[in-house]
Amino acid sequence: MAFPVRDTSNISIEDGNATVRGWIQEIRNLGGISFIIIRDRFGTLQVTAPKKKVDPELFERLTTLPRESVVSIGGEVKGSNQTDLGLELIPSELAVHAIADSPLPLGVVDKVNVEFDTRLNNRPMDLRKPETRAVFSLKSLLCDLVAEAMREHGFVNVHTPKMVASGAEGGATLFPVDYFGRKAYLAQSPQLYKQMLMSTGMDRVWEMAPAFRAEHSNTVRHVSEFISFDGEMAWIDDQRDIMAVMEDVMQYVIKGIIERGAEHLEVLDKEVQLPKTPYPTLTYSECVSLLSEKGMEIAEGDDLGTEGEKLIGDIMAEKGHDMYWIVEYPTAEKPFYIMEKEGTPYSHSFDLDYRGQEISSGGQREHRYEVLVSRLEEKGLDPESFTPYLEAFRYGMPPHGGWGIGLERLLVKMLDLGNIREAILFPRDMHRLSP
Ligand code: AMO
Repeated sequence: MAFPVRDTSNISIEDGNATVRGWIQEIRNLGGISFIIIRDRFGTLQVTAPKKKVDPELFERLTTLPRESVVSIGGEVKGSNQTDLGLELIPSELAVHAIADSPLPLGVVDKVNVEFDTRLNNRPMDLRKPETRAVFSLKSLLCDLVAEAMREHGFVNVHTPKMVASGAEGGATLFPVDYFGRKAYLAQSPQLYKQMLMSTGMDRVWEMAPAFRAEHSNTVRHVSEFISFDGEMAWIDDQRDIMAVMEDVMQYVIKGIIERGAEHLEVLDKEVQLPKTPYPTLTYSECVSLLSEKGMEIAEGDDLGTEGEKLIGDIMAEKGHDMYWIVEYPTAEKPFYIMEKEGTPYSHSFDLDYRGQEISSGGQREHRYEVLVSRLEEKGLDPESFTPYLEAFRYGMPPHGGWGIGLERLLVKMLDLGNIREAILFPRDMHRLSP
């Protein structure tokens, strides 16, 4: 990890004088001279205070401030061959905006390893570290890139409700909400709404919004609130039309991260590889056989599981593929809205896996009203509670399909971070509701 060499665009320099505002990162008192490192969003700047040349009162106030206090310092800018920036500031004015309490709950520059929980408990302080912040600069860039790619593909950005009357992704992970005395839930996904929009002539929609899952599993890839990047498109022949769009979008965003995120990647000391195209496709059944060859027995019809996914990731990595599709999962494993592959126990579904982890799932939807109603019944769901959704299918629904990508899972895989919580400012999980 390296502190970025700052740019100087936010230091206003007039006639060799400048003011810099920021946090006091470090003070080194060497008797006759003190060095004060000021940090702002752009990086750091050294303030050099020779005792003889600086007003004694200012010198005393400045050099006794606790670390992380917030100041504005004005003074003369001088060239220096002692600093990375080639500049230093000789102070003549000081305004103290806030004195930091001590001890700090967490050091910003200390090299000591801190428990991840301590970091999350003190997240605002943790976010003062450039390497923590860099992840979120990249997440912001990722969102920009997604918007650009989706616009390019003719998708309309929509916003669907996050308080809903019925869930789409199974009852086990629903968060109930008291909605004026009625039972409501936090949306697990925009699934029902994005599909309803396909009946309107809004042929291609996308959304990036929070999704809520009452996940009872405490893992490095599950949280109870994540950002779901969803797409839905009409007039498809089958799921391959969706996969083609997704592949384009993924390549665009990863390339964008590599090219436009270079300065943040450098802070993180990370290199991102552009996956090879076309992304290869494995069927679910092929995965079961491949796993069996490696000694992992999975009954046809069962979930591949985290370990199975990882092993498939290893097999694909040997062939030089970071990103690949797993298609045609058993219908029994998939939600009611996924279309069955006629006459087979399999479905028109896909997962997109990135180095051994599912980052997205999707597929062609069942758009035929009667079939959809029987699919709900087969899954033990009451079609009555899906009436508003089903209504959209009764009066003319085109063939359609789409995907949901876990934005943080994508980022975590891209940056090779160890835990999804690294990619969420204030993560929510079974044990964490604050900060
Ligand atoms: P699914 O339930 O597979 O599909 O979710 C889609 C993607 O969302 C991410 N994800 C999660 N990320 C973090 N924490 C969680 N608890 C979590 N749960 C899911 C994953 C996953 O691949 N409606 C369908 C998508 C569709 O068919 O369009 C859906 O939600 O990256």
